[in-house]
Amino acid sequence: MTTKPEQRGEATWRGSFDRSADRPISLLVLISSALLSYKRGSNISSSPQAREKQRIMDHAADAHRTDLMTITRHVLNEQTKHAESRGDFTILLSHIVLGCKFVCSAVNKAGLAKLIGLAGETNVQGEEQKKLDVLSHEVFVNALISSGRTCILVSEEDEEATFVDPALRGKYCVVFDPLDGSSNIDCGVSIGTIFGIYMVKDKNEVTINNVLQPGKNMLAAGYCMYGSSCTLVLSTGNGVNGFTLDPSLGEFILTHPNIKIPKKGKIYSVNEGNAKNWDGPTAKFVEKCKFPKDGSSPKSLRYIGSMVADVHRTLLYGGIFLYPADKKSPNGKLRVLYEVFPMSFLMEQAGGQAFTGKQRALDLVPTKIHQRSPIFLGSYDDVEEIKALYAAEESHA
Ligand code: FDP
Repeated sequence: MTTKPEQRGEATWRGSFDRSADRPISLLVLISSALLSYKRGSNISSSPQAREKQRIMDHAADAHRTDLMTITRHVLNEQTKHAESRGDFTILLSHIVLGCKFVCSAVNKAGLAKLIGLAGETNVQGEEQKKLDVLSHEVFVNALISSGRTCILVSEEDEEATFVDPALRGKYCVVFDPLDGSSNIDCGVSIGTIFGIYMVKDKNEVTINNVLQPGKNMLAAGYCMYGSSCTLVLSTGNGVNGFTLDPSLGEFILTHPNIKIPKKGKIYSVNEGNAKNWDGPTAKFVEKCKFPKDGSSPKSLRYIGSMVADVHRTLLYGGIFLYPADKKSPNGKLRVLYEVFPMSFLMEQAGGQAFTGKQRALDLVPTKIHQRSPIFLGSYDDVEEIKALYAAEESHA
């Protein structure tokens, strides 16, 4: 008979995740098991009986390690909720996960392998491509095509959409930014991959219109952040879950179950260097963050300049991330399909909001694959405030 860790008197931490069938064992448990084994190991006993007892105990700790909620197990669990599912989506996600692991490994080795540097080409936005951008793009295109489950791919690094060869075609369209925040590569600051998944409307008539759908039609979205740890945050439309790559296992383990963004935050995140060109509502909002008139404390400013990292912090700590329109960039900077939509999808799934300055971000219908949009996303109450400022401006117009 197996006993639960708590029955054996071992420390457990399960966060707010409490599904009776599948409870994750957190990294903390792994670390405490490891520390326990280390302590046991350092207290070497000379008696053979004591050593044998020690050996059995260490195996028990190892057996414990195998009861992990890996991302594959999580997605398979989700799949069982859809009787009609044939596992195609699970296969697609496993290929995305593979791409993330590959890019994570390349990012970690970048300084050593001299991968950093300009590839000598410019991308659609006229930005110089880094070698890692090129590599990440190729990794994801290969991983997605070889899944046999995709039909259209849109990457930030490719001006044109990729239409998968009919022989390898599946029913999903994937939009992605293979390496977002690339200006942060050279200084080792967190960067990431962002992705969104649509279902093709008609597999026999595959046109670009399949990816020019509003964000609310996405089936799933997520990002992988290559930072102090490698974290993959995913929503398949049923809440948001975060997984951390355990490098010793090569597996993403559920470490942030059922992420909910705080209703109101204490942080705002924006490139204030653009302030002189902001519109009225954005300027008023940031002024309110710094000099609140209702007696509340000013908000803190945090801005990394990598969307994945700024959004990840916003999701976990609450607050608002904004990349507004300004006089120089009337449509903002961030791209609708593979930046604004996936992040807005995650925010809504976590209980927050995402607004473009005119409408709910996920209601936007893009007309071009590399279209940009202003974006305000984060805690519900904070986004309500910016919405009220735009509504007030509209009513005075
Ligand atoms: P980057 O240009 O470094 O690739 O859209 C890309 C992005 O980074 C986002 O990740 C980030 O949020 C934003 O641009 C930063 O833009 P600014 O440098 O204008 O603040």
